This record gives sequence, C-alpha cells and structure tokens, in this order.
Amino acid sequence: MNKTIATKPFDDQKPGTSGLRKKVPEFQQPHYVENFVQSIFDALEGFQGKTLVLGGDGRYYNREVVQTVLAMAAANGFGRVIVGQGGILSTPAASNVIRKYKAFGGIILSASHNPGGPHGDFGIKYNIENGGPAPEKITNAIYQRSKSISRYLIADIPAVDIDKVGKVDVAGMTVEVIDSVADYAELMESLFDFDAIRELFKSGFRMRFDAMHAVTGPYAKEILENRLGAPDHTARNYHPLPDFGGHHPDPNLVHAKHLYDAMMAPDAPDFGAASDGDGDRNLIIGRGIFITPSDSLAMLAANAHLAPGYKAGLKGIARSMPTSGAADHVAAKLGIGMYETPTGWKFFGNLLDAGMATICGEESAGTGSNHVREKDGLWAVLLWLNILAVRRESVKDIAREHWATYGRNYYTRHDYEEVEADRANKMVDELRAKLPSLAGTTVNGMKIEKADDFSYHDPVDGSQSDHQGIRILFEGGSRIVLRLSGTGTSGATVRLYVERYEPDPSKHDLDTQATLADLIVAADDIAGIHAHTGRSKPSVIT
Ligand code: VG1
Ligand code: CO
Repeated sequence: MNKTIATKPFDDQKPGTSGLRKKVPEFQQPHYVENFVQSIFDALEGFQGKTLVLGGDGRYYNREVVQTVLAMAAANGFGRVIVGQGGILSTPAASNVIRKYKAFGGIILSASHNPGGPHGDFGIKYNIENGGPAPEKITNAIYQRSKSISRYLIADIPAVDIDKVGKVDVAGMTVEVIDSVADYAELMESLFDFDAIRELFKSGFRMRFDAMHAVTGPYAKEILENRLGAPDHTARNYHPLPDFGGHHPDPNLVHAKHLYDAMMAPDAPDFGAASDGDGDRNLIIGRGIFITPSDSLAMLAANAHLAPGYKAGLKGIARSMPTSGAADHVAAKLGIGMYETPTGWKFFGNLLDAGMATICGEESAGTGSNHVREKDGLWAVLLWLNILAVRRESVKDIAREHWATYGRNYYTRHDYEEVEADRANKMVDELRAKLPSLAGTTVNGMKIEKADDFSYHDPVDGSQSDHQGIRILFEGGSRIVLRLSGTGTSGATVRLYVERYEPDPSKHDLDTQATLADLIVAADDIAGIHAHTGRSKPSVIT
C-alpha cells in the first residue's frame, strides 16, 4: 500500500559539486532522506514504469537508505529498480549500469572521498539517463523543490532482500538485484588488452592497489587478481567497511601516505595505485615517482591509442579549469579539441555525449572517458597498465619522456579545510572586488596579465555557469586559481591551485613546492589567505 506522508521542507538540501553531502546525523533526521529523494523525483518527468538504478559505496547508512529509496521508487511509479548486490555499486559501475540497461536514471549513495561512519559523511546524488551526474538545470530544480515540499510518497513494504541476486516483485515494481562487479568487469575487458596485461604480470611486474577499505575492493580483486592474474595481495584493504576502517578514503599523498612510502622504498613494486570511497578517483605512483593527476591525464591522453578501446585516437580532451594545462600540450600536438570546464564531472557530460571529447580529467585525481559518464578510478589504473604492458618501460621513464616532449607543468594544490565559512566568503568577496584592478600590476616580482572569475559557456547546450573559480594569470603562463570547495560538510574549504610551465628538460627534476614557492607567496599577497583564514599553513598539500 502506498502512503502519502506530510512533511516540511529543510532549507539546506542544495546539491553541491557532486550531490547532497551532509553528516550522517543530519541525514538521520526524520524525513530528511525522504524529502530529498522525493524532491529528486518531483524534479523529473516521465519515469512512470521506467527503470531506476540504485547503489552506493557501502558506507554507513547505505543499506538503510537503499530500503527507503526502494519503497519510495515503488510508490512514485517506477517500473523497475536495478540494485547492486548488498546495495553496492561504485560510481563508475553505476554509470555503466544506467547506460547498459537503458535506465531512466540512477541514485548513487556516496559522499565519495569524505570519511564515513556514524559521525562521518553520507551523500545522495542523482544521475541522468546518459549515466552522468545531473546537470545544474536539474540539481537547481531539485533544490527548488526541496524548499517547498509538503509530502512524500512511500510504499508500506517489508525490507527487500538486497543480498541475493535475482528479481522480486515489490508493491507492483520489480527489484532486480545484480552482481555489483560483473557488468563493469566486462566493460573493462572490452576496452583494454587483458592478454597483454596478463603477460605483463607473468613477466614479474608487481603492483599494489589500495582500495582503502572502500568500494573498489571487490572490483580490484576480481579484475586485477582473478582476471588479470596479478598475485594475491596485489589488492590491499579490499574489504569495503562502513567506516572505511576509520580512515579518510581520499587517495592523496596525505591519506594514502603508506602507499606513497611503499612506492618510494628501495623494494617498491613497479606500480602503485589507490582509489577513493566510491571508486571514481585514482592515485598513480610509479616506483620512485608520484604522477600528479593533471600529468596522468596528459600521459594517458598521449598514450591512449595503445589500448584497443582508443586505438582510433581521441576526438578531444576536456579538463576542469583548475587542472593543469599539461593535457593542452598533448591536444595541441594531436591536433584535437581541448575544452576547459568548471570543477565537477557534470560539466563533461555534454562534451562526451556530443562526441567532442573522448578523455576528461580533473586535478583532484579524477580521470575518465566516454565509456561511462563518471570519472573512473580503476579505468585509469587499467589504462596505465595497458600502456605499461605495451611500452614495457618504467613509469618514471614514461614521465621523463613525456616532459621532454611536451614540457612539464609543475603543479600543486593547497587546501585549507574547515575554515569558518564567513571568513572564507569574506576573503573571496574581497578578492573578487579586486580583480578588475589586478591586470598589469606586479606581485612578488611577477607581472599579472589577466585576472578573472571563470565563467563557462557550455558549447553544446548553451548554458552558462558563472563564479567557477578566480584565476590570476601571470606573464609567461604561470597561474594561480582560488575557489571554495562544494563537497565539504563542515565550514568552508579553500582550495588554492598553483601552476608553472617549464619547457626546459634540464629543469624537469626540481622539487615542486620549491619551484612554485614564489607563486605561493604571491597568492597570499593577493588574496590574504593566511590573514583571512587564520591559518599559517594548508591542511593538505597535493
Ligand atoms: C572536489 C574536487 C572536484 C571533484 C569533486 C567530486 O570538489 O575538487 O574536482 O569533481 O570533489 O569528487 P570540490 O568542490 O570539493 O573542490 V568525488 O570523488 O566526490 O565524486
Ligand atoms: Co569519488
């Protein structure tokens, strides 16, 4: 039986860079989840009788919310829900399932790289029929709806068994529980030369993949060890845990420091990688060398034709604005289009759908292609493996040769986390007010060529997104970018992105922080980061 429950709006259900993210106790408030899910459904049209895909990264509260969404999808008139077994689907796997089974859309339960557990973070995100995150037009409609919602619809049903693969009828709707890994593994086999990678492992090549107790564990175990023959223990921390073992499932040099240290040791394996909570990010470290995500995007783009799925070449490359320009040099050499979008994967969807871009990436360890409409951590790892299997060179040699060919974009990001929101906003407001007067001035010995607040005009649907990050461009091509995070759940996170291009191969072995020190000082001179935030140094440097 379907019930209509009266409710009152919450005023804070505005989706951020990637869905609605809040602390678990906030999601546990009565009606909080239901209001947001109903707001999603109310913002959509034409899903009666159609299919919804549902899954999450297995974090705390995942299983409870899966049941709520099932009961609400039935009451709202969906014909079928495809659920990952145990409520598990990595974000890229969910994107694939939406596309493969021609679903109307999907709900992904994840707060990605944010910590989990009873006091950690939870998140809900809606993806559209192309498998990608809902564009701003829809996320804005969801938010508007959440501010006026007065009722939600829910079926009065017992909990559905989501642990057994198979189909059941639930209040007139079909619930189809699928193996969480199989479709994704099959897709990866269609893109990469698994025989060549198997040979690579047979030759004694060793890798370490750290799933960080998050969703990629079962995917990595199946693909790397079972299908590609990598030895046992290649996948580490591969049991997904609701609280990620108490760790922060963000594969960066702070939270995956153990992997970094192992890769810098004398007995390091050939290749190291890690992924985040929901499986869409990747960290790539060769023996003795960390590859920045921006460089990884450029190196993957330059070598993608070595993998069967990309042997016809790339149509174009897209990167988010704060991502370094390393990939731009590759696009220029290949003579293909290069697109610069705001932060967040939702902005790549149109370019991928229109066939304008084949590979996309973000500096935040996100890389992906037109095979799905999300960034994809294991995909990036497998593309690296395919390239290594063909080239049979070390990661370090590949990087060196890449920089010698294209020049090196030294790059770092400094995050100031959990800053008081008022102080962070004041800093950005003051900086914005200063922008028109900056061009032509000299800061810390460097001349500013241009300063603006990035606006994106989508070339496919013509939509406009303003205030996407402040850019200060110096003469000679160096730049600093500053923006506030849209994924945090407490206070504000200030992100400072710093970049300098170095064409001279004799200067490709320098320390990144030292090389960028003058720009980092300039950034503080211009924005007053330390004075405004009250912090003397960043919380995370990547
Ligand atoms: C961050 C990253 C951004 C990424 C987003 C979602 O956003 O900077 O590049 O797309 O997280 O990644 P923000 O607004 O905090 O800078 V994930 O792995 O949450 O899906
Ligand atoms: Co993620």
